[in-house]
Amino acid sequence: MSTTPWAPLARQRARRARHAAEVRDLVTELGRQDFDRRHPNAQFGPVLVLIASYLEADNIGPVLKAVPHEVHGLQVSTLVVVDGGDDGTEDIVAAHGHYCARLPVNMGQGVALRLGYRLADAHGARYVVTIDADGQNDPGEVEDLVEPVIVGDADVVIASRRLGVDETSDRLRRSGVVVFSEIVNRLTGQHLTDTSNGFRAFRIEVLRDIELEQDQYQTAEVIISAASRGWRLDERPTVWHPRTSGSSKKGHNVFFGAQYARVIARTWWREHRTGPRR
Ligand SMILES: Nc1nc2c(ncn2[C@@H]2O[C@H](COP(=O)(O)OP(=O)(O)O)[C@@H](O)[C@H]2O)c(=O)[nH]1
Ligand SMILES: [Mg+2]
Repeated sequence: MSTTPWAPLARQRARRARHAAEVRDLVTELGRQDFDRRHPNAQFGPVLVLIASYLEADNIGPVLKAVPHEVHGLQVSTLVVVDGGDDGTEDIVAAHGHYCARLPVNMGQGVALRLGYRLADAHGARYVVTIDADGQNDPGEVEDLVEPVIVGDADVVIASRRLGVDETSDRLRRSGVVVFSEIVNRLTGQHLTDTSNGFRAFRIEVLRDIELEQDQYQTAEVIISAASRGWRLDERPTVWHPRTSGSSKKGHNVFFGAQYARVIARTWWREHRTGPRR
């Protein structure tokens, strides 16, 4: 047994991490059961638009309405994972006739998306497009974003506000997008311009393969894990709109930046201590 003075602290940290993982698994399972109750015979179209939503009842309606029913001749289904909150988002989703899974408590965007990826795989989706609930992405761009994945030119496609138009006025966030893209590119050998954009298209095989553990600031984890495992990444221009209403739930820019940097470092270390996977 270790005799260093840090051993009790390390044990306490490990215990806390184990407990957090158990809570995450339990809440995710409750979300999965909620989905099964709402949709006992769910069968998604080949393309699934996946939206993680936390307290976006004021914003999500127009987003749901604008999702196309078909792209490139393939049927599109929409799944919203409602991540806790008591604003009745699930009723809005039901009124639009879309699929819904509700987590009983707020767990973070990463946890909600992971449940969505599992459901996508379990119910027949071949391509998954993640899009924000707050109106910052235009669902009309789904067709363009998913095209390289459908035709087989790429495995993951990320929307880029730097290749397109950024209609927001936050200059600090904009600088962060540039700096963090540069760091992620240096670490992964990619040439991406917007690594913190959550508007992305995936081949389902990628989502089965990559390792995801981040609860909230998950965009860099997706890219670093996918690139490290040899999947082909590409990007498409997007128009990045201001939120329809409310403010970012990711915290102040400085906090956001610190968390994002932590996720980059942690994911890179995790992917590289075990060597190449594919
Ligand atoms: N499921 C879930 N989604 C979240 C959470 N925080 C933010 N989101 C969703 O993630 C998307 C982006 O979040 P937002 O706060 O706008 O972050 P930003 O656009 O990076 O400033 C929106 O659709 C939010 O509803 C959360 O704790 N849980
Ligand atoms: Mg947003």
